[in-house]
Amino acid sequence: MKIEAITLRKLKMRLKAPFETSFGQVWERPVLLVELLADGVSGWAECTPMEGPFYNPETTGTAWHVTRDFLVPLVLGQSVASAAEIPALFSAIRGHEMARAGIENALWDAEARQKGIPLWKLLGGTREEIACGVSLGIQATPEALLEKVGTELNAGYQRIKIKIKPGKDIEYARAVRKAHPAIRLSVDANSAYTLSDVEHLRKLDEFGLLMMEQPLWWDDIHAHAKLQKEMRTPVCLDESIYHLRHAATAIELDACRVVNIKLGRVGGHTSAREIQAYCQERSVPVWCGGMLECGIGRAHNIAMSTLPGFVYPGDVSASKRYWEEDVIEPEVEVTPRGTIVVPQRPGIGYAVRQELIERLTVEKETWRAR
Ligand code: OSB
Ligand code: MG
Repeated sequence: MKIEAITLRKLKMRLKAPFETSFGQVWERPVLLVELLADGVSGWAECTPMEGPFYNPETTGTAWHVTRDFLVPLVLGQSVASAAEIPALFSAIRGHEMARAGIENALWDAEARQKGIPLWKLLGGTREEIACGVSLGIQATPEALLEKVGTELNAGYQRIKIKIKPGKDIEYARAVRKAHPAIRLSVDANSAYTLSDVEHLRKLDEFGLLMMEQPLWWDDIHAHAKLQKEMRTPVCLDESIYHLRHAATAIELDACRVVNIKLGRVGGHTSAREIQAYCQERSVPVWCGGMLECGIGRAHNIAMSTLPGFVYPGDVSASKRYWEEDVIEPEVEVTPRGTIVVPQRPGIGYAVRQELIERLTVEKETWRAR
């Protein structure tokens, strides 16, 4: 496949409601989309940084800069047999996983379309229906949270994850567990605690949580190993895992017993597949995390979630939970059993709504091979 052109665009999109984590509140969600033309076939992907460097070091601005000035020159005009060869072309680039994932994943879609098969089959997926969970932002009161939990359970979602931070943690988890003794429940702290909070975090052990996600520093695997020794609740790492070696380090140190895989954070489908295969061999469960994606990112998350190591429900939910109008057709829908039926059409399996995308675009740049 010859890479003939790459278009990067920024869409102005706004979530239906603000989403609050320990690092702040988002409502405006600038969405970056990559369209890549290979042998005359277009592939699409989403590049997933937040607007500012508060989840990971990347931003929409750094992704644009690195894509234009460093990644595009490495791949434009190049010929590859598979999208799996892209990481080798990017080997000189340090960090900027989300920027790299945008280009690599767009080529995965183009490759699957050229072969006339769904992306999930090209990746080696083995399930035709994936289990879904939701991530609920921090709410003003435990009562407000309970109401949201009720709505999502009624919709069928199989796992509830609540965001926590100091002062909005134990009582929130206690309220949800008391109202719903048997549900799969987890918490996500997005690095809001330190090792001096061990005694406090241990209080979560009584709620039988599926996991506690990224309680400590985003860049410190060793600290999580110290915490895991003191807690029964399995620690799950999100922010700390950028690639296979991080996952291997974390598992060898028993810093986590579950891994959250986000396609952008780990640099694309090739790296995500490596991490899931490694974890599967060691019986460490993985699941698909989300970055408040529009339908294009969601479609890639669905394809990835069909791989055999993805044993827990992911943060892969219906388009309508976040968007008035999504950029794919049909939108991502969740069945009353809390699953998504994986699409069978070639590529990401959803049609891209070009006209709507054009209308939402506020910045666009195209690079063509000569
Ligand atoms: O930690 O998983 C996270 C959103 C933005 C940044 C970090 C996280 C999240 C989510 C969103 O939890 C989950 C979703 O996309 O549904
Ligand atoms: Mg997380």
